[in-house]
Amino acid sequence: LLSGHTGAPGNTPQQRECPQLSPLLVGPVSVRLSSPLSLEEIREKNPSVSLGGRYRPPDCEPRHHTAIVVPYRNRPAHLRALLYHLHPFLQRQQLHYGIYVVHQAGNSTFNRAKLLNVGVREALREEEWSCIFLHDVDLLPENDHNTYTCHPQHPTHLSVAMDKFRYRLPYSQYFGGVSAITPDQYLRMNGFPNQYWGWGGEDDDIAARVRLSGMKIVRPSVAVGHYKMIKHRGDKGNEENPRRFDLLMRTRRNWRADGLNSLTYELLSKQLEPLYTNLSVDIGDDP
Ligand code: UD2
Ligand code: MN
Repeated sequence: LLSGHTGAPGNTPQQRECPQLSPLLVGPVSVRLSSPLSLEEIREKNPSVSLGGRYRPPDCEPRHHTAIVVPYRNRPAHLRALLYHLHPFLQRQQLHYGIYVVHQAGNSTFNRAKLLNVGVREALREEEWSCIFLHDVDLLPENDHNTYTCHPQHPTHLSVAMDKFRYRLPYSQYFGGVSAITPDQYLRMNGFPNQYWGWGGEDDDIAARVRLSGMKIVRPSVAVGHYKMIKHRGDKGNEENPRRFDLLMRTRRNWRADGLNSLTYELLSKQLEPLYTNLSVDIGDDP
């Protein structure tokens, strides 16, 4: 044999697809709640993560392309803990992934669902993600068999068993914490509501949209859907929203008019940090 070449010259060898079940999974992991590590130390532990918090498995072709969208303001210690856990967790699942932190700039009332709308739109503008995760900054998955992929037909709710709810689902329509949708599912439900300023209700509105647009919520088993929530108090600027009950009564009437199709915001900056992409946005204020 004179040459090791196979196939046409100039062709890169076809990589094999990653296995259905990653051989790197370890199952339950113990989660350290307070992460003293600095971003620099976390970066050193994750040398294969590229700028903007992106990763591709080095030796096989990934089956899934997952964007993680984190609504965010002023939780630096929680963000470090999340990055510390999530990067190795997602790498063990052999995903192609990217982490987007959507930072609400300024002091206006926090609006989680609107930030999620911004994150989905901006992430999809960059890459053809097949699955988008909506991820609270303070929730840490405790079992890597809980795969960060999407169901082809129905939105998924992942955080089914949290320590704060004694590892049980608090109610059947619960959709808060960590959930996931495909771009198609997102379009079908007209995204998320933009009108929930302050704490509460927006996750129930999203769950209602799932139902109203003819889909249902799917979930992993309680055995793998374990999460720890880092203990925290309510944030300044995210006080309980007293209008949430009124808004929720109107979801059926409003969901087609308020959502992705009525979203307005100003992207102030997009920074490719070593461990995540930071989107700073002006989303306005409670009128
Ligand atoms: C619950 C839900 C959450 C959401 C919220 C009501 C769980 C585990 N989570 O969370 O999904 O429905 O109720 O809005 O049940 N955030 C900031 N900075 C702030 C305020 C909020 O970054 O100043 C982000 C952060 O990603 C946080 C998320 O918004 O995890 C939800 O806020 P929270 O953690 O204060 O609310 P919590 O724990 O009651
Ligand atoms: Mn929380």
